Amino acid sequence: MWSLTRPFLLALYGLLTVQAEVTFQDVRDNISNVYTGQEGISASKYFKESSFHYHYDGRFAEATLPEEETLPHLSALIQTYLSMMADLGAETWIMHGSLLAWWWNQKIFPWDNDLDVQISEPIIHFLADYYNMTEHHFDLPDVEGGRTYLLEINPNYVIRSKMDKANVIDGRWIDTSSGLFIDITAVRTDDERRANGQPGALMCKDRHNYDESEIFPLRNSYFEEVPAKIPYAYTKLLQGEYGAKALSNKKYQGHEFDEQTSLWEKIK
Ligand SMILES: *[C@@H]1O[C@H](CO)[C@@H](O)[C@H](O)[C@H]1NC(C)=O
Ligand SMILES: CC(=O)N[C@H]1CO[C@H](CO)[C@@H](O)[C@@H]1O
Repeated sequence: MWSLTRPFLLALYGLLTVQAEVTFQDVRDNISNVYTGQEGISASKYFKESSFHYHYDGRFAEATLPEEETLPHLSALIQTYLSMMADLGAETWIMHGSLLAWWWNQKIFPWDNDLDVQISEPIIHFLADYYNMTEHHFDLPDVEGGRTYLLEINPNYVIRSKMDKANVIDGRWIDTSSGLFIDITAVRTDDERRANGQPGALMCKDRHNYDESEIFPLRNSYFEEVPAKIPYAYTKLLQGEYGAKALSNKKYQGHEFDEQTSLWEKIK
């Protein structure tokens, strides 16, 4: 496993190449797009997972990575995603299992095989309009030739209803070398709850509900040694999703949290 040094981090930002050009034509033609969410309440599933593992994209792989290679690939996946989004000026934050892992030691859990991030509604529109299917190449230490990542946006993101159960994932950041991906979900204003007197109500199509004050203002931190944003009320959110024990239990999934090293070590 390699670790990222600070000089490399700076290099990472510089090496990002976006193969999509935004032209004036795109901007002009799309400026009047209105997203009313009137396109129906459900659609058939857009994203396909591989037959061999639900966290792999079968277009890019035929099998899972060997266990010892999974974590370095996930680490590069989140580093490149956060770097790409920072480069585009597109706000994003980590959530769910990735936020819980951040809470312990700002690192991916050694047993994890997925990552979760969120974005706001204006950002999903922005990515869909200008960066759908863009490939981003990164030179990575110890990875010959670097890796190319694909940003793919679910066209059904325009459906705002929780009834659209097959399309709760709004976007993916896919490692084209391994098929591993990050799920991106958009956090949307919850019109129904707002109409019922909750002015800060937010929701995702995956049926997670939030209040604006729980997520914003985002906090600055690090995850996997790169700058990352964290929802404001992270303790409350984590306790709500995983229970208080998830923040104190030092044994999990055959691993034990070592206070000395701040690492989850495999129990021998
Ligand atoms: C992104 O591009 C793919 C491939 O062309 C397409 O199927 C999909 O509908 C596009 N998504 C959006 C949001 O336009
Ligand atoms: C000219 C142009 O790029 N138009 C795009 C505007 O946005 C829609 C949907 O997001 C695209 O399908 C068009 O190609």
